[in-house]
Amino acid sequence: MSDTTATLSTFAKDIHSGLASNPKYLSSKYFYDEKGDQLFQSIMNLEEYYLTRCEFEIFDQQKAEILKSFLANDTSFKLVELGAGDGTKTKILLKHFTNEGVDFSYSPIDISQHVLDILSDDLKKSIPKLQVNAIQGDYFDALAKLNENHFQKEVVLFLGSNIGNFSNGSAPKFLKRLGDNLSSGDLLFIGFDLMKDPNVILSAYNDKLGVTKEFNINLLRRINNELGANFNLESFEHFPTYDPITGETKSHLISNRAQEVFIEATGETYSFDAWEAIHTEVSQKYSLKSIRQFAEQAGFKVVRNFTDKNNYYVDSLWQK
Ligand code: AVI
Repeated sequence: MSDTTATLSTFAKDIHSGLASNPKYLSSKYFYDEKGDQLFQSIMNLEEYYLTRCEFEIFDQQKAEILKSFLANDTSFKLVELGAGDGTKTKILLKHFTNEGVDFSYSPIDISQHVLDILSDDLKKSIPKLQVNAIQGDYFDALAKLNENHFQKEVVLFLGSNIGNFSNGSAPKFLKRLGDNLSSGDLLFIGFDLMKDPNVILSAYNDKLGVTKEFNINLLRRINNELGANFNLESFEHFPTYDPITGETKSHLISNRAQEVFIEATGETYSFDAWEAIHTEVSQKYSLKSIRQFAEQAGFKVVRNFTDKNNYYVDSLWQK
């Protein structure tokens, strides 16, 4: 890369590292520009993408039991959500807790102030009695900013199988760090997608309408727009795989011809062989046994698992 490296954005540096590697990779954290956010919203409404519906069903059908488990022997808690998004599913819980007269507050944390503004406005209208304290920023900085108050414990929500997008090495580190930021007795309510019929999983990442393909291709469009690249979007195929032994679901963009791509921001040309792949995303699938081990490694114990009627998905309640 040229000697302007020091002045390059983290985005440009990360894209360069990935495309200069063998095999090539790009991080799925860069999927989410404005168009990527919209595409993900569409994915969540797809027939094949069961994850969102499962979590919705769990909250809708088991909200009373979830509340009982959150409270246990206490009467109040501070509810914190990491990566709150539009809060559609969380609203089921928030409404129920409010209707039951529970003493709690809600602190959504998100990197995007825009997302938080929309969510806060929406909550003001839909659940006027709810105490909302939105915090913009990195999860750990934001957790440190949460004020001490009268609530007896903290309950952290990390929903939507977002943990599945961490690499295998980084997920345990993240959970350990999260645990280090909590006190004994605090709770973590975390969503995991479970191992199941591989065809069901593959269809969820290869929908008939091609929205997931577009979601992946949009990353190349973003690199074109923001870093002055000349990716030909027609010359990449989308190809997900699932390994039933490890539960790893991987997405790839595959160059359907030999080609070169130039990126102005890095000043480099990247060569692709015909059918060479770029790995773009991991969406890990878990067994209940691996979730238990995961919890223990991070210093938590599993209090209770809430699954949907098909056992496709679990919201697992962990105690520090
Ligand atoms: C956000 N995350 C949990 C989604 C997943 O299922 O891994 C992102 C996604 N990628 C393709 N479809 C949805």
